[in-house]
Amino acid sequence: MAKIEATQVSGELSAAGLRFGVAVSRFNSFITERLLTAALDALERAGAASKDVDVVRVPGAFELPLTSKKLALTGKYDALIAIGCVIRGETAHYDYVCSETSRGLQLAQMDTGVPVIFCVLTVDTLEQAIDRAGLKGGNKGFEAGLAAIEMGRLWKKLRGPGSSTPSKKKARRS
Ligand code: INI
Repeated sequence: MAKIEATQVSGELSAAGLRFGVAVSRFNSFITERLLTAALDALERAGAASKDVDVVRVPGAFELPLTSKKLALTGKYDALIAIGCVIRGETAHYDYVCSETSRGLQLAQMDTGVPVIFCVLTVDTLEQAIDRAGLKGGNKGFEAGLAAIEMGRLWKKLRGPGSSTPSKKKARRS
């Protein structure tokens, strides 16, 4: 059996000094506002300051990826949270919104290197959404808040002390 003692790296659940951006969809706001409240509660309880948290509202889940990417590119944030709720309807619209929103949010974090937490409920019924926004299924917003803190803290560690944003390479002269 291996006896190696590997270095363990993880992000602590301490939000003090971290900066967060939260993009929230107004579509199904009955649900998304509950997710937002819980996400902010998680950030506050872990020590985040009001001045370090910005909330941006967008029309629907489909607008979350571009908005998250824009926020990430400002270089202001250690982690972002994208909050939405897509409820299945009669047509294929649901499938397009879900797939493009999840794909776009993944691209936003991969393209920018800023963690984007996926807090988009994709459910068949309003009842399922309510369960996940504070009832039987807990509150996915609170979980998203914790994930943002963990990733923000981890990113700071992986970048090394003192550097808040990845440094840009200087253009080489020929
Ligand atoms: N947006 C949502 O956030 N949830 C939904 O359930 C939804 N449905 O069902 O249509 C939805 N549609 C709007 C979409 O996200 C865009 O805002 C719209 O298409 C404009 O680009």
